[in-house]
Amino acid sequence: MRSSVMTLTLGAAGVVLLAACGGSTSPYGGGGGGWTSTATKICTVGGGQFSPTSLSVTAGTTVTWQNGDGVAHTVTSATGSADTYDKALAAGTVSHQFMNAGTYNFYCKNHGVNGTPPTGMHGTITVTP
Ligand SMILES: [Cu+2]
Repeated sequence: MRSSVMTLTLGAAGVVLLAACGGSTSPYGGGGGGWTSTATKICTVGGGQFSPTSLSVTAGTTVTWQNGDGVAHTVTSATGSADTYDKALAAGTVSHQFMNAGTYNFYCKNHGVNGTPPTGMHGTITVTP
């Protein structure tokens, strides 16, 4: 009995997380469905992907990554990126402020591979002056 109740609770939590960060069927918000991505927010979606995979912001902007699929991810700067950061994204959100113009590749250490550019679960922030 106890184990079935726990399963139900975990399932409900997963649905809430998905609703909070949109579904993989409409990653860019065109079809609605609760997607809350903004011009400065990237979500993780099912299948080990960031969405959107690229974002363009102006210098000084703080970019936020939100865990939308309930899977443990990281947001990690790739080799060659001007900024160095490594943030665990098991749940909730993490943020990083990009102060200087340039191209910043990042990846997930759990589902991507570091490189220039990285592969697998990765993305790019383009910062303009
Ligand atoms: Cu990941």
